[in-house]
Amino acid sequence: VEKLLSKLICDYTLTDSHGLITSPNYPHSYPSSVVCTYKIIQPREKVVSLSLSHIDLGWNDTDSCSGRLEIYDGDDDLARRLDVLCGTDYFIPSRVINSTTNALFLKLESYSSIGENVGFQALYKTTDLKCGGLFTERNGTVRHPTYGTTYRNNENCDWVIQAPPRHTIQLRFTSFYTESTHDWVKISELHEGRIIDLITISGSSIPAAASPVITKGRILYIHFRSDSSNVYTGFRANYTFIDPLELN
Ligand SMILES: [Ca+2]
Repeated sequence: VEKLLSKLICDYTLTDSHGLITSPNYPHSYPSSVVCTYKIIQPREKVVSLSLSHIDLGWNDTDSCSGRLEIYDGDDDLARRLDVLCGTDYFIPSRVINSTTNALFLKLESYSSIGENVGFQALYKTTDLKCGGLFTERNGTVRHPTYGTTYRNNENCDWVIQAPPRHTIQLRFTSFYTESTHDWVKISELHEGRIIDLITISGSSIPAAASPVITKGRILYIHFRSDSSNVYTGFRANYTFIDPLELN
């Protein structure tokens, strides 16, 4: 006889500038078979920081976690995973968890009967993003915030371009001028769960203009770094998603 398992599924989208997130029924025991997601989505010029105030996800008979809370740096669980939490307060990271861009995704899952465990409580807030951002539109332009004049000293920016599942991304620079060696752009991608560096560019040529960067996966990272002196006009790049079905 097949045992029927009823699973509580809940999905929240949080757009307020700050708020409290808890497991279902908190501070009472949370359901024993649950999948809940919490998508914190904010305006593009914001980033999200999350501080966990209580974790109580319990243990099962075999000394492993019977529930877990995963935290992703993006708006779904295909983004880069920042943390996996289980057990009790002891396992709360001492640091605050910060998103790279304007979205953070939490996934709470429990697998078995867990008794009196109450789940978790966390507080999130948003702060201004100085540069960088998350791009999910089909195509767009990435450039440093002061493009048109020069970039600034000591910039440290991250952009994430995230295509739908099964898509890839093409990125092409239309302008590029940084201080050679000292100020640079690194392009990497998330592919099969790992971050792979594709190219690091610095100097005055438009790099790879004839052959744009094309990813294998659906998430592309652009990291820009400048040192403490000498600024130039910086960069601009256009991207577009590639739908594999349209190639056939
Ligand atoms: Ca410089």
